Amino acid sequence: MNLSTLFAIALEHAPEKLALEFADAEQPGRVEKYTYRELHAAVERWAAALQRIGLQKGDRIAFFLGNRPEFAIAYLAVICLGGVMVPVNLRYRKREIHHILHDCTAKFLLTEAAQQPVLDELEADDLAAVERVLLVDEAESWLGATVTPTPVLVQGEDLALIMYTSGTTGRSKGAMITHNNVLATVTGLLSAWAWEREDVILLPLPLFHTHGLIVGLHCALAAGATTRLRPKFDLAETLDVLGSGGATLFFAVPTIYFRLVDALRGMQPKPDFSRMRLFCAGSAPLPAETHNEFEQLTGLRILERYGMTETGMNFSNPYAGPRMAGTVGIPLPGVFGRIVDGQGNPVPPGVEGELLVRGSNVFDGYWQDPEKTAASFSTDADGIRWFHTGDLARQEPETGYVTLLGRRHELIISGGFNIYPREIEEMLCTFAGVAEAAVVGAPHPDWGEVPVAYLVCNGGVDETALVVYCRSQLASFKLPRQFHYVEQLPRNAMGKVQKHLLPGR
Ligand code: MLC
Ligand code: AMP
Repeated sequence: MNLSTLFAIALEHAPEKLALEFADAEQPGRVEKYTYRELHAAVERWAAALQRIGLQKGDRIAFFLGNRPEFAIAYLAVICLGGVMVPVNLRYRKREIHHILHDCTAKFLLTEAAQQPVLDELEADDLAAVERVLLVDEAESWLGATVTPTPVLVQGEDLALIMYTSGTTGRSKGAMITHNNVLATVTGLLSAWAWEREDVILLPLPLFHTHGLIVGLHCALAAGATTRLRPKFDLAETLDVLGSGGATLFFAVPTIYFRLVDALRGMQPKPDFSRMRLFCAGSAPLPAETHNEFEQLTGLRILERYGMTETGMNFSNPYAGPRMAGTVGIPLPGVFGRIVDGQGNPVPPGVEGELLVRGSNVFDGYWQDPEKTAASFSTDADGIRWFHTGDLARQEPETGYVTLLGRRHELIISGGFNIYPREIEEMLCTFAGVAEAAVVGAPHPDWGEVPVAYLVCNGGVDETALVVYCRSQLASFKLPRQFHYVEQLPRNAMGKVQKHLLPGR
């Protein structure tokens, strides 16, 4: 079995059911709709065209594309040919895109006219490996009339995706995700959250991440449900759709819940969420206060779950049982977890340790990086291989639920996007006058956390020029929000920076 069969059941049993609806609040009146039959026909046409253009099994095709129907259609076409989709965060700039295109040697780049300002920054060297840049807006000129691709044998072990995750070493790593990995997460969630064909999901999360693509779109297609895809999160429209019976499901990152709670506080009367079956949160910690206030305001309890790019979804609060604020619940079907001490030995409930997971959901390793792959897994005394999530956790003795307590590495999560300080530190040190840099996460009421930088400078640094430089080098969500100037960075005897000793920490 592979992922192309994902919506085969819906296609057979309910071909005229609405699969995908796309609307853009900035273009009122423009609504695109696809039934399962129409979606399938579009996927076939795209697959035939991509095959003709030269996409072969195993080829990488990078997507630098906003949420729109063609994202879903092209992606489904790529994976039915055995191609490997490499999504690129839309906020990435030249330096970040260069790394991904070169690292995975993407043969094609699928993009759109709306990204022209960033595309204009790309030079021949950035696109050296790319045979062809395909513009979705011009698709009619290259899609052609062939409506059926030549079938390709694609198996569960084949790669479907390479998803780049921020690296502890400063460069992002490509997580190799197979068809089986995605299927494991999808089948686990379909049963755990009782997905139904009558479900309608409002989906404004970016399709370039696991949350939007797999937890949202893939599950909806596999369930034969309807996806109401949006280009981005829009507070007023979300309240309007969810409050008027326009959806049964909504999945979001904590930043979106902060904004919903803020808005709901001031609303009288409150929107009618009676058709909503499930509000889910994940990708970053949801504070218990937000969880509880959401319930006071709506009468509905958010279901919090926990996942990773490398593993898909791991843990979830139960759909039917108690949903406990501040915890991520229990392992999803097919996922096994254990919490271990520094020597790799399991710790008893109530004791903090690192969370390890295993299951068909766990990825194949990092693209062309056997060392980092080896460092991310360990084998226990029974010869069983576990993935090290880097997340610190405790199992609650009374309930068995797992609480996440922090991270082993210095990951900062801003509005659901991951940032590794090391990447920013290395970039800052390339600016004239900056000798050393340390970046840490500071709490933020909207984004959860934001990066702030501590700099040791040789003489004065022009901060305005530094900010301009940072903007040219980094996606905007990675920009340090403050710069602190220090004489030296606190270091331990080994020379390692002691970030907790920085002034103001
Ligand atoms: C946007 N901006 C951010 C940001 N998102 N800054 C910090 N952190 C973020 N997450 C900046 C933009 O760069 C821009 O800056 C300004 O804010 C306005 O941009 P915007 O697009 O209008 O922002 P907004 O619509 O408010 O976006 C907020 C958001 C979005 C929360 C809707 O960030 C989002 O969709 N986040 C979801 C990310 C996600 O899906 N994560 C899942 C990862 S998978 P400027 O300076 O250019 O004006 C994963 C596994 C799992 O983690 O378990 O799910
Ligand atoms: P990513 O690499 O973008 O897939 O992010 C994965 C990381 O997000 C995990 O390792 C966790 O640190 C974090 N994360 C995901 N879901 C949750 C959650 N519900 N609570 C706390 N952290 C989470």
